[in-house]
Amino acid sequence: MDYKKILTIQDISCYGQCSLTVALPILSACGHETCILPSAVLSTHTAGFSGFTFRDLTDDMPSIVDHWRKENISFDAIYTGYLGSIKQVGIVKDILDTMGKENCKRIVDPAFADNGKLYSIFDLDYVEAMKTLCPSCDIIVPNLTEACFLTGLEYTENYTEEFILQVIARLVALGCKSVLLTGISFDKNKTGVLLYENGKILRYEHEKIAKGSHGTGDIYASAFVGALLSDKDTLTAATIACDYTLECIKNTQGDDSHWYGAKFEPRLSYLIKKLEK
Ligand code: PXL
Repeated sequence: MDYKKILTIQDISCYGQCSLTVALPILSACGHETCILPSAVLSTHTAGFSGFTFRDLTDDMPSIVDHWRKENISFDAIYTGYLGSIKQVGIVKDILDTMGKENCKRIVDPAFADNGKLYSIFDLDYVEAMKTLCPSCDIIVPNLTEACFLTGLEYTENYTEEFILQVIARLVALGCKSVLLTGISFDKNKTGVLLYENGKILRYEHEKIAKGSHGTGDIYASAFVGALLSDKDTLTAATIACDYTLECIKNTQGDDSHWYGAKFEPRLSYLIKKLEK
């Protein structure tokens, strides 16, 4: 396997085990050089903490990227997550369009909503802006809430297979080439992912733990990118990321003091072993 150079663009939540504090260790553990472009710096994530600080780094981005261009820096993969402003989405689109090496894999995790609701700093104008990233990525990794906001369909937990196919069709109409929809299962006792790739639908389901953990979307997307860049095919990478995320949730279960994140670090060895197979 070649040594790969990944750029990930998402926030630094100083406390709370999400975004860059999850992506960096996971991608490094997968054996990849990981470069960062922080979108914002927050004291904590925004789900469950109140009074968090938020420094938007939009204005720093153009000069960072200009410097990289002068240094002829480019990437094998560009993976985006939680962004800081609508203006930033335009900057990120330009990075996706221009900073990749040949065959660069461009992965967008919309990271703006969950459980039927937008995260606190985002609004419908932000959702509109995020739609513009669809044609600029190779694969989008939304949860069902994000997919519904992007496609204008009403979010429901009681979905049918037909509804999910409609969600996928509308994402494709927005310009998405492949879709990895997370948190989907047609069996109430299970969860899983649904992959649309090359006109085919593939699925992976696994056991569902009643109480999930915060930050698992970021753990999932990071492990998926790490596995994909380790030359796994998309469904295998999606499956490995599911199994690893489940391990992290199990490792956190029963510790109510750890409500704000998942204890993913002690299970990195599990992820590494899966990649070696
Ligand atoms: O896990 C997604 C995420 C990332 N970054 C920040 C968040 C959240 C989810 O709430 O608040 C700052």
